[in-house]
Amino acid sequence: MKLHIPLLSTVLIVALASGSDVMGYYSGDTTVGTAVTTIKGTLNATVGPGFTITLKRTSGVAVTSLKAGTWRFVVDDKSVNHNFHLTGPGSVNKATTVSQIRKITWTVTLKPGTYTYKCDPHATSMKKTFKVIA
Ligand SMILES: [Cu+2]
Repeated sequence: MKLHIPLLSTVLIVALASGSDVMGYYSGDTTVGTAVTTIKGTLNATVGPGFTITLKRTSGVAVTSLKAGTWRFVVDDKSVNHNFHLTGPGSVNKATTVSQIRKITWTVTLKPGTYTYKCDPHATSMKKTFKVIA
């Protein structure tokens, strides 16, 4: 039980620093023995309805650099003409379906390197990257 107090403090500090709701961190934590996975934060991904694709922090600031670890991606695919497709290190390859309007949450573990998010049918113009640092 003594271990839980410092762990909880760390989670709270991370939650407050990122400005996200604290409850989300508790629901995202899984404890099995001594293994603890902490969700670093929530990111909002959107594509459509126009020719726009974005990835933002909950503060509204566009993501350009993230700390390595496990992040929650809330993906809002607002168009039947576009999709949101995330690829990068660690064999990350997650995508929504072009023909569907859908909101879905992904839990993704990011490793150091460069990740790309794009709309597959319009990958020339609707394509961005962000860096993940250790
Ligand atoms: Cu598109």
